[in-house]
Amino acid sequence: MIPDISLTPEQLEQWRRDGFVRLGRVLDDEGLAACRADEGALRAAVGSNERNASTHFWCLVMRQCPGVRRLATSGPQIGAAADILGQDVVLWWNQFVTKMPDGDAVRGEFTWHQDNGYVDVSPGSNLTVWVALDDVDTVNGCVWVQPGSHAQGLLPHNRPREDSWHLQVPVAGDGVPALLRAGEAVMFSGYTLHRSLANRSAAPRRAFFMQYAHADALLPAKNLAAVDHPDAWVVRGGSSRMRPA
Ligand SMILES: O=C(O)CCC(=O)C(=O)O
Repeated sequence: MIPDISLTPEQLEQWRRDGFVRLGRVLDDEGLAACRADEGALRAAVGSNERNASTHFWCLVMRQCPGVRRLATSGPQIGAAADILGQDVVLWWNQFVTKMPDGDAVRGEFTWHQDNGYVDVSPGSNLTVWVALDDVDTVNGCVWVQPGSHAQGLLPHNRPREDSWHLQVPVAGDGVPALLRAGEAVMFSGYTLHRSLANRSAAPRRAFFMQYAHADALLPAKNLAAVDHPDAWVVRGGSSRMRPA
């Protein structure tokens, strides 16, 4: 198991300035294989009407997926999250995103958005840790981030296509690609603009992300504390409001 990550002063400065930071490896080879096995089991169970999807999503998978449960509830990224959030940390969302190799530019794209544009978390100190389960680059659909965009706070999002639930913020410029090896992670703020493009490689691009928030965070649109979200897990600390993991 990789030891807890503690952000260096340079990484903390980058977090404040850019709203994202690379964490390096959060999965060793065994952990990576376990997360890939979880993803493989979910993909093998996909029904025939979903088989042609450009992207597969599996959300809130802690209970059925032991590999990602171990990562999300006791992985080294929690140390980095606690450096930002303080010592009471809740995992309130988790999700696999597998981009299939169909290269469909429209269906395969995640337009520029802030994660808080989908579910606003208050206060907005919440963060996402996005873990590559394959080497990711600009060909197979890595995540791109806009450095410094988090400083704008929550931006208005619109729906680029009526037949899609994706949201977007119009953004000029490409941002920077988060090029990662399998098992490495990038951590970004809930206000950091990010996107990903289609997978133009010959193989699926697998990723898993986790959203962490402070114990006192609220999800105003759902009239819910993050800690009371279905399948929220306490991963660090334990204030009186927190349910034990
Ligand atoms: O994994 C990806 O390609 C991007 C996912 C993403 O940005 C999201 O789900 O908010």
